[in-house]
Amino acid sequence: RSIRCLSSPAPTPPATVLSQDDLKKLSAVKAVEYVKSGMVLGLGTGFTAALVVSEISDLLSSGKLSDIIGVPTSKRTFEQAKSLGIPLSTLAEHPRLDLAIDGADEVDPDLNLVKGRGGALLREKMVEAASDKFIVVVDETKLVTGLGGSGYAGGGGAVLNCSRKKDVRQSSDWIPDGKPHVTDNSNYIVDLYFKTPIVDANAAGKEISALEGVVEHGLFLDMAAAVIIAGKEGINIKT
Ligand code: ABF
Repeated sequence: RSIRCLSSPAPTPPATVLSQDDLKKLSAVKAVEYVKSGMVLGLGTGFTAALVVSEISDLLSSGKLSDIIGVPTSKRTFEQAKSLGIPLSTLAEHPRLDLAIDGADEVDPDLNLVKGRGGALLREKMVEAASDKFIVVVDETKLVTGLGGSGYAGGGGAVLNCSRKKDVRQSSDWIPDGKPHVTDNSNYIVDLYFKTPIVDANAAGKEISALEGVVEHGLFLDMAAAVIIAGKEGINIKT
């Protein structure tokens, strides 16, 4: 009886399916390439921004970065950065920053943004407007053809910080306690939903700002210098 060795075909490796969180991580790692030693950095808020903060901390620990000062955009980010030992400061002490990196809820083709789902839009806008360069980190699901039309749960439109209690955001992704969400600056948030994308975001921003009690809105217009988009096909940087 002869014995034959049959060679079986090499098993096909399972296709790597990147989750949305994996894509956010790719985007965060890419953004940190823009960080140089000695910079004063605006530290954003949200899942992707938290990945940026922890990446910066890793580079500081390994000695690849040094002399970084972070200006956090929320109490949450302050706590995270502090726990990782990143030296921190404030806008009062550093009114100009070299670079800010943050996430977004929507990005349109002109790099205008909707932000605020994380409830930190007031400090985010202040810090990012004070930065020489503002880089946005997102996965491809955040791309829209027009702002305000994505129907993104909890932030599908502009978001207002409001010092008067109108139809305020109840609870949040971050603090799901069922109570009106109170921001770091002791304001409420009003989520706006649009049936169709906003046609003139500049006009909408001005109109919202003019409303009594509004402190800030979540339309971030002409602020982003670059958007790093992580998608299934790889990283795309739009400037
Ligand atoms: C912050 O985090 C917010 O302005 C925005 O609402 C949110 C984006 O979160 P994620 O990075 O988790 O998508 O940047």
